[in-house]
Amino acid sequence: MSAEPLEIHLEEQDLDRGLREDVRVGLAATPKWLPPKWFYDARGSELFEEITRLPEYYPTRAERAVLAAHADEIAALTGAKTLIELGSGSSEKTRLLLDAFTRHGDLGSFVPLDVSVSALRGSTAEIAAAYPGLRVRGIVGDFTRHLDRLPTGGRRLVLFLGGTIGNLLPVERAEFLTAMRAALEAGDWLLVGTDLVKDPAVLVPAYDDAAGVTAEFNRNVLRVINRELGADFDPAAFRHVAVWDPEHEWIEMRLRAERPVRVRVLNLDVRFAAGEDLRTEVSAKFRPEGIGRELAAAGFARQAFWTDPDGLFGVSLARA
Ligand code: AVJ
Repeated sequence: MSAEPLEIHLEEQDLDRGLREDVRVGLAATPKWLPPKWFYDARGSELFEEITRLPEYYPTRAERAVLAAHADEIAALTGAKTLIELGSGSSEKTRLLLDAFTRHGDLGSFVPLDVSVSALRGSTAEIAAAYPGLRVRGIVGDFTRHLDRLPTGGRRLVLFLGGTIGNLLPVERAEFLTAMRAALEAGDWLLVGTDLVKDPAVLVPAYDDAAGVTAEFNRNVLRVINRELGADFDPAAFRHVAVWDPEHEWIEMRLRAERPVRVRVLNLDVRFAAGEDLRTEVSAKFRPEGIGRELAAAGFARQAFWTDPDGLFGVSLARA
């Protein structure tokens, strides 16, 4: 397969600076935290793909069911010329839309954006091979920072799938949606996937699977910090924890120190008491009207909201 052009906006040194900054701030804070984007090195991206196939992890299958049922409608309604995907990962579900656009419209280009170079290399090569005639241009970037670098002109449809919007905190989410609206022209479209509030007995196992894949994915962030910043985290000293926060309606993933832990990272001497948590991810769950309100507050008009037959996952189609 030929290598598709990757536009590198997030230079390696830029990425490195971001990680340093997040580690400095997050590990000095009380409680300690790290943003979830640092999970996704090559190994982390692979582990995430494995998560999407776990019996407990329903969001990927549920969202795929929504896209399979409504892809033709989305292609017809939007008439997009350019399809942009934020946090694209493997772009596996995106093929349902690309197939629909092949049947209907005259989509000219596909522009996936992701922080993971490895995921992007794989997805751009595979999609370019599968859809001859489609221009494919991957952008290595951070969707909270690089929305001004998206292609302009022609009717655009931006995909933000997988419930990744739930990994932003409420304030960050509002900022993101406002910046997204500012980056679009009136008449462009946004398709956003949101996992829905449901019984914690279903939610929690999705983030704490029996095979322990999510636990490995969670601990992977420590390996990333060890490798990139020369830290000396012992991943085995941390236990994976997934908790449902009923007040905020989000799942938190944490790494809990099983004994007192001391870590040297950058010029910091970081200490964990036995039982102390490091928060590594928030995954917010939504109510149908809530995400509609958030879209409206940012200047989007929701034109459609679909769920899978079991009502697990919601997809909103909104117009700028
Ligand atoms: C990146 C939003 C799809 O929050 O469900 C999966 C990441 N974390 N298992 C999510 C994740 C733990 C995931 N998304």
